[in-house]
Amino acid sequence: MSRIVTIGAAQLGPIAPDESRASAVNRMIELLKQAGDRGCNFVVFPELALTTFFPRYYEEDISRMDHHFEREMPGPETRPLFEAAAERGIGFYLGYAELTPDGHRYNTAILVDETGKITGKYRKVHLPGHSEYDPKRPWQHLEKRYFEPGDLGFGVWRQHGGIIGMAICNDRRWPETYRVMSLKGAELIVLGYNTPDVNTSAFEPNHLRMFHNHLTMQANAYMNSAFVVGVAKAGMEDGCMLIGGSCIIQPSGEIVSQVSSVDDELITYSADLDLARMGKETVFNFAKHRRIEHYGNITAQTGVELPPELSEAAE
Ligand code: CDT
Repeated sequence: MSRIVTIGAAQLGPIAPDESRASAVNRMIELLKQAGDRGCNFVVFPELALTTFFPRYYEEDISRMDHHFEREMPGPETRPLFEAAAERGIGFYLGYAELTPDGHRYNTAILVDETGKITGKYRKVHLPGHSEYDPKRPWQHLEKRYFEPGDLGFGVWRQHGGIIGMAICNDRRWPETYRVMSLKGAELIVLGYNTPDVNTSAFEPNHLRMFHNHLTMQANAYMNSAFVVGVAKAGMEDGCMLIGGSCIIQPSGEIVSQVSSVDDELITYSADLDLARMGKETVFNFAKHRRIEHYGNITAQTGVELPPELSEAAE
């Protein structure tokens, strides 16, 4: 049986703070139409794809941000996206802000199959940034204020003939994200991101933002022998420049398709999921080569525990 999935990475340009859901959804439907014309059966949209990246703004009362959150999925404004995708037999990944009936807020992504049914949900685990207003920053990164850490772990789902894992933005910088999913057989790992081109917490040359974006996804694609698809919200969003660089990476770690703009743009690639098998059966055959007796501190401690000082060690 062929395991070729034609993947569309649907990058979005900036979404203005006052842009309506209907407008954002229409832009995504336009990309879905292009994806249908180009034979895609799976499309990946960005993190928080329905709104501007609102954690850059401070609100004392977090409920004043609730208009950026979805209380149901699909809801009246997002249902047209589900319908447009199902009409074309396209499954998708969508990132959005989730407000649960019992009042929890998460940075969430869902996996939808080619009939429009939600098959998987992931809530962002590695929330970057800070929780209180920081006057030193030109804009805020208040994900720790508006969201709780995800409570669903790193799941994988069987879809499109393969095993798909989901992550969100900052998760891509953490090797544990990919390894946990790969231990469940992930062959295709998809994620959306909103990454400003400036590090506002410490000086960092701007070019490193794109370098690290690709470095983390390419290295982890190779080390887990999986396809990785990273899709940005890009461009100048209310004065904050978001890097683009959306790309599709094959299990060798090489980028096989990459956007050329910081606007709405679809790139596609027909991925043969069997390519993931070679690495999983050889260099990265986990069952054969992993040495878990030496990995205990990865889950037993969070921060660094230094070895004893030299003087103490000598005693
Ligand atoms: N959205 C998101 O997770 N962005 C972060 C920015 C890091 S700076 C606080 C990222 O890892 O790209």
